[in-house]
Amino acid sequence: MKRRTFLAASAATLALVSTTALAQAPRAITITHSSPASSHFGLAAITFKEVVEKESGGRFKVTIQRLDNEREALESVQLGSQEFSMGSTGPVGNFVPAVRALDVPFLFRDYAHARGVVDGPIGQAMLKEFNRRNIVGLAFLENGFRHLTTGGKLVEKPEDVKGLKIRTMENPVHMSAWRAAGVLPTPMAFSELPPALQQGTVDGQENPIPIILSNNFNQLQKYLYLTGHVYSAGLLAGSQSFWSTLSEADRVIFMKAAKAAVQTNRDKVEADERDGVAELRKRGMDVREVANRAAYQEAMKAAMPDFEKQFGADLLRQIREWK
Ligand code: EAX
Repeated sequence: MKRRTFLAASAATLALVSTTALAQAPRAITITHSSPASSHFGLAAITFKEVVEKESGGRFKVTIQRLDNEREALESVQLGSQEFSMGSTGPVGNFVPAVRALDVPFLFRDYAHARGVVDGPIGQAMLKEFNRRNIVGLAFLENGFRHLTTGGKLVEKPEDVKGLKIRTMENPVHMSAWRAAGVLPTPMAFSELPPALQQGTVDGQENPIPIILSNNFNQLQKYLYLTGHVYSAGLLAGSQSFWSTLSEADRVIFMKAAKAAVQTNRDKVEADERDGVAELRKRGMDVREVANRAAYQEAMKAAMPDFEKQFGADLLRQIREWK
């Protein structure tokens, strides 16, 4: 081949390669979640990524990032600077107040009850509300039933929590329930919790087994009390501005990925519920069964009339009586 022909041929090949590359350049999207990659949120994010990338034939490339400030994550989704987020419902009520009804303590009997409600008409209506906030509520995830933990101070009965400083989520429902029990609720983002426990700024905190386990709170807290005082849902949120650029077929792919992520999330919550307490004991945590959970319910009761006013006694009854 003459030199000039060779150059022309190479240029043509290069041009071809780069247009093909351009046509196939995957669209980069980001999903954030709180807690480590091995947690019920982290694993769910991996499933989400796998399904999106596979089903789209690689047209989307999903980057997973950990972001423990869940309010910031939701704000970024709302602004469109990140495409998806996964987290607890802690800060979600700031965007859609109606979702706070799910945070009312002692509302759900067990996981089947909670899942039935969030997957059913009540939960689905809540998800639709996000559209008005520039957020797509793709699905309810699950964080788990929350339990109290403390550092040095031993809590043997609900009266013992009186005067304790307990970190709560930045969620007014959680705060008023604990205030009713005589606690000094100290709200902060999840990202601020480990240093607060380390420095003893608070006497304790409350979170589900999957969170305590994956974040090694056994290293920061001595006691775990199985209070199960409230079911903590999670949310898989998408950015409306991103969503509006998707074809109907691609939306189906993302919804499929969301469903699969929910399954992974629930499977991991179940595994943690099954093995977590034994594992935490093995790590040295003093885990206390709570024989009289009703006493905690009683202690938080003074907050109920206000919850009924906020969310409607009817709705709370419907949720409670779901079968
Ligand atoms: O999403 O803030 C909390 O305590 C949440 O349960 C945690 O971030 C998991």
